Amino acid sequence: MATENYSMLIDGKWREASDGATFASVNPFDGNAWAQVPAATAEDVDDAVTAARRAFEEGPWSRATPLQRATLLRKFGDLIKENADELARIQVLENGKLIREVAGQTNALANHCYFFAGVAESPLGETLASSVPNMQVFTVREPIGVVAAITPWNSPLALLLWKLCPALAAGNTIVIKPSEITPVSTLVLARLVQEAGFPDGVVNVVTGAGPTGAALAEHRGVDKIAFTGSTAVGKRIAVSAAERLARVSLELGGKSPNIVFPDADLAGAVNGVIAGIFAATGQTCMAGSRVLVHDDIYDEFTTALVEKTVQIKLGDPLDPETEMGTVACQAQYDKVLNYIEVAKADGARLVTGGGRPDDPSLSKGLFVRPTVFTDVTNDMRIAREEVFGPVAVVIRFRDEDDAVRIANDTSFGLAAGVWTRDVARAHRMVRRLRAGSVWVNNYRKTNYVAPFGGFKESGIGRENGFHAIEEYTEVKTAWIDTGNTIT
Ligand code: TXE
Repeated sequence: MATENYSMLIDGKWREASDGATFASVNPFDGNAWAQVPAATAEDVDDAVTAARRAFEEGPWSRATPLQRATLLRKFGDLIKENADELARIQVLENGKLIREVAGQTNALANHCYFFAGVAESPLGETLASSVPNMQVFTVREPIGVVAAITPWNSPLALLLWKLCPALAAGNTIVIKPSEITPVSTLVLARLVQEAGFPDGVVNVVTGAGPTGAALAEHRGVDKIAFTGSTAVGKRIAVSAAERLARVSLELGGKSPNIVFPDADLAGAVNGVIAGIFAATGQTCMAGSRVLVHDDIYDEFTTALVEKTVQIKLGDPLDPETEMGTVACQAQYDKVLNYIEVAKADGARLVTGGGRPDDPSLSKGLFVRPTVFTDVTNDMRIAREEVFGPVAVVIRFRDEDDAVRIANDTSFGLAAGVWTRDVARAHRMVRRLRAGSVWVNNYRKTNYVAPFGGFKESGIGRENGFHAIEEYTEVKTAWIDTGNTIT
């Protein structure tokens, strides 16, 4: 298979790295290095930030009317729809996620563009009833300036659009640094940015590994950093941003509880637990990786969970029949296998999975069998640290208070699931769980209208919905002495 070559987008031009260096994107299903992309230098990052700064300061973009911004966002959405199949296929080649999941997710990204086109045209200020005589007091929301979007590999385009759409709707300019594992999909998306007609310098993409991200995050020309990735890197970004008080939004890891009460529809709960942890091969920040099961149904539920788990069909992620794909890259694969050993050493009981599948047709791929551990206690490392792989741990609880205590006993707070038929309990649990999203009798749902983000070490800020626009705007208060008494 021939290698495909891609360039970066800086100030409306397609460019190589200033020193000509490149790196490969490797397909985790067959190990093929199918694409080469530029490894941006600090000089390239500086060029991209300078272009974004100029486009912001001089540009037409920050002064464009809401209708102009909305029109381009709608056109961009239309182009994403037209090219959704190709954008989905590339993401599968990059990270081994299932085409049947990525196809729908990519097509739906157009709706993000349409929603934020509407937000660009919505009233975002307020008229205030101040107690000071003669004053007309009102607020306006203005763009922050140059945004750096640093994105991960698990849902490269969705997690980018969550940042790009509100940033553009508010009138910011942006420099994007996609993950080194999945750079190509973002570069192909950038072609659509060009085709839609965004002015030069409004959207720039630099490709490279962690040091490229660090050069971008630490650049003094960047006013706001929007990051999705590991908690460790997120904390580092927050520290460096604090030195110049750059704005930061962080969407980080999780160890989310998925809690099954005895009054739940057990078949539905088993399916929800399976989807919660094994979708995307467990590589989602919101994975329901701690399965909390009530004492009374523990054995029945665990048996049903394992029966379903062993039936999950591993295979080519581009085959629509496949139910679970690969882990995205070698480093992540090694991390998952290491955690399986840690869990065993800590006394968790491995009931299914635990390593590579035997099937020789899968031998080239980074496959890990869907894995379930029981007899897990919440103090074990496997219950406290994010694995980001297809590993469910089942923890027993006695009653509702016990479930809440265990669920909240974590440094994370991204999401939680609750399975119950008791409406009163459902409402109580929503209030008692310390997490940014709580799903009752469903799991892993997101939508462009619904704010998403974390409590505690799962992050800062919210993406999606009207809340997202707050992350990309400054509030300005105007005081106008009218010379008249206004009541
Ligand atoms: O993350 P990194 P990795 C978690 C998950 C996973 C672990 C490691 O547990 O196993 O993180 O994954 C860029 N300054 N999540 O190594 O390193 C990097 O190039 C600025 C959860 O991929 O955080 C990439 O673009 N940027 C998660 C992005 O940060 C830096 C999604 C994320 O990479 C940088 C992914 C630096 N010093 C991983 N170092 C989620 N919340 O969904 C790296 N980067």
